[in-house]
Amino acid sequence: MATKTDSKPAGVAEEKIRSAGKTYEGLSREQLIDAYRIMYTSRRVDDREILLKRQQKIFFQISGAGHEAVGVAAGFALKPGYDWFYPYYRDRALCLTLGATPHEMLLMAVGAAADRQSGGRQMPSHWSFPKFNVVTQSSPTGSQILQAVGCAEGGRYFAAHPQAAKKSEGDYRQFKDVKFQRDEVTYVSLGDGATSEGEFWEAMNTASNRKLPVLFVIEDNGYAISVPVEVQTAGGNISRLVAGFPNFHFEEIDGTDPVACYAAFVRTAAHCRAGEGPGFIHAHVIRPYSHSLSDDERLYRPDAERNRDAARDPITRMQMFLIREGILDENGINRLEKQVEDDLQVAVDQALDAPPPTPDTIELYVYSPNLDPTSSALQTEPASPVPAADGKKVAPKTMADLINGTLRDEMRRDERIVIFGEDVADCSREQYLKEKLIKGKGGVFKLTYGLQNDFGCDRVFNSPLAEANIVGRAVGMATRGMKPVVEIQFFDYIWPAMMQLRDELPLIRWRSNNGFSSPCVIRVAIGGYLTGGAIYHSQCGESIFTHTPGMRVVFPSNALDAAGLLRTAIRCDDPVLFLEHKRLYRETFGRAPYPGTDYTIPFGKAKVVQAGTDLSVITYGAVVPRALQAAQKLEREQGVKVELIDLRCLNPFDWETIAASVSKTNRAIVAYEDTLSWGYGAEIAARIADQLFDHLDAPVRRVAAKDTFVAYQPILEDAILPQAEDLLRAMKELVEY
Ligand SMILES: Cc1ncc(C[n+]2csc(CCOP(=O)(O)OP(=O)(O)O)c2C)c(N)n1
Ligand SMILES: [Mg+2]
Repeated sequence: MATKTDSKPAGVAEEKIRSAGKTYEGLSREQLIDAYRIMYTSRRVDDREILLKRQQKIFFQISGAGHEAVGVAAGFALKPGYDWFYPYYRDRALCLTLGATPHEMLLMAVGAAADRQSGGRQMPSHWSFPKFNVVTQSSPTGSQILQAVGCAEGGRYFAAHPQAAKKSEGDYRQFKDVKFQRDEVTYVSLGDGATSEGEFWEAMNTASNRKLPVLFVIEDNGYAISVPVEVQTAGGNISRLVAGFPNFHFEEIDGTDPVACYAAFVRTAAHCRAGEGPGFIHAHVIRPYSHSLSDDERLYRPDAERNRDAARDPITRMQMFLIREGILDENGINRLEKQVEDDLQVAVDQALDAPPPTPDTIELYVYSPNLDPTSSALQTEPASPVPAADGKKVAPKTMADLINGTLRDEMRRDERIVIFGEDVADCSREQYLKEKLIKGKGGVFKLTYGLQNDFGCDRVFNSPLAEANIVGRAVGMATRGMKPVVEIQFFDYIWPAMMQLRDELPLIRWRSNNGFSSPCVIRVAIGGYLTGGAIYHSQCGESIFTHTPGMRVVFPSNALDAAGLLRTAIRCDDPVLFLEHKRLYRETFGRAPYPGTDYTIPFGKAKVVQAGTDLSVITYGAVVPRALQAAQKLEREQGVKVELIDLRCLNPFDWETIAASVSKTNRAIVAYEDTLSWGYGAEIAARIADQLFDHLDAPVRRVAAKDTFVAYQPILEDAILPQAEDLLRAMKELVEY
């Protein structure tokens, strides 16, 4: 192990006195004893958990064995509750160093009600300690990395805009304390295998480009379950591959040596704190206990290889180091270990006695317990438009205009809002704007036009062309209390962000037992009827997201609703997927004057577009104007009165309005633009059949797209997407049934 001594010869007594003050890369002898205590505790918690798993008293185990030295070193060099941490499941020793206790860890292993990390929802070793800024960890390898980048951006943003951190009543800010430090560091760790995830490279790219204080730690134990590092990483060494990223401080170290690791962390953290850029520590560690209790590494690693690893075990190496340096003798080590065992036994006994959570807690924290976006307090009237100076009536505005106006007014009201995404800025080369050489772009649909000009490039900026990058960073920023309102350019390209949208964003609050939340807004241009939009610019697919607990999903059909619902989305304490139909952006249908700076619409309240008595049509989005056209024609031709319901918000949705309507008309069509089978309307149809069966005089019909993608040629597109004629035909059939 690395030591720093002056090597003057000395007598025994003199040596004792001199070495008492000796430090090792700045670590005192007491700190080294402490380091060993934590490393040993970490290993023993693993051992006890393994035993408990074999006794079927806990349900899963994954160990931090072999990774203890690097974890303790990181914990010594960084500051809990000051710096931020996105650890990996092997970071038990890090968490213990930051202040977490074996008892808290064991409560998670047994899934106790008192498990503050997750309330019995997550497997053990999925760390979440709000008091230490250890942010809730999930199981997907690599999804933490972009969030760490966003977290670092959050700290930097609040340092530049400290007044934005102030508490404010009446929206999500009321429930979100912001803390930041000007020289804070965000730690993120991952395994050698996880460096193969695309999100790792996206995170490296942005951290480098923006010179962010992110400290990447690769805990390289040479394996990802059974796959060795040379299969994961070209050339077998991640340090060589990342060496070209600018602004980094790089270290490649023996991760089983806590003193060397500590020195590397101190140097790297200093680089990050000084604002020089990110850090990268590549620590070579070992994995003595197979991947998890579900894996037996003897199936793919011969004894000789495993024995080579065992010779580097950080626990035994540290023991020998302490003895060699005269810091502890064998008795001292035995006493320390005995104390750890005794304390651990108490923690195990307490955890085994801890009552489990009751089933009535399962729905707690799927959504914010503090702010109800369906509240009738959000029901407001549009402000009357200010007439033009010449007394002329104000021309109604498009959905695109009102979304742009709402974004502008909300940004003025709330300095925590930032907007980013592909092409959303007016112009990334700001000097062109300043010199008025260009007008600016502001989004491929111009929805964010002029916002960078008004609010500056700190608050409105382009992302790289990488959707996971957009959403992952937004999650990290929102965790810190910012309100990212990000844009996915086309729904068809949302899929690279799917890991973040499915496994992260909507789960942050629930899986952390309300320890963390990430209420951000994802605006997405969606839908077809574009005449030439074809396969990759026409997709819907909202049901994939309404099928995700924790995610609010909104889909307005007209300008006024878009403005009111977007404002609610921005002020909301939950993550919101805000779907904007491209075809409706500039449609004549549904234009409206700007409804004022405080116009909100509650979520989950449908709008009855026209009242009727003979048939209920339940729809949303671009099918609304088509259904209206069909309904008006049917009334003209046959006097049939259709009640047309625009859901506006898909999760939550307005069951009361649907039920009242169908109970009255006794006939229902559910219409949607997405493919028919398994679509959003299938759920509504099933509920009507289930709960309103006694009211029905006819089967529940669905009208939707054919079960194919949308084609380019307009003749094909028309045949694929539901048209007014299709709706008319279904309406006629159903009233005659
Ligand atoms: C996205 C994703 N794919 C697959 C898995 C299953 N899985 C869990 S851990 C793991 C290997 C991780 O290896 P590495 O990153 O080297 O970390 P180590 O376990 O070696 O510390 C895999 C494949 C997962 N959790 N997430
Ligand atoms: Mg590994």
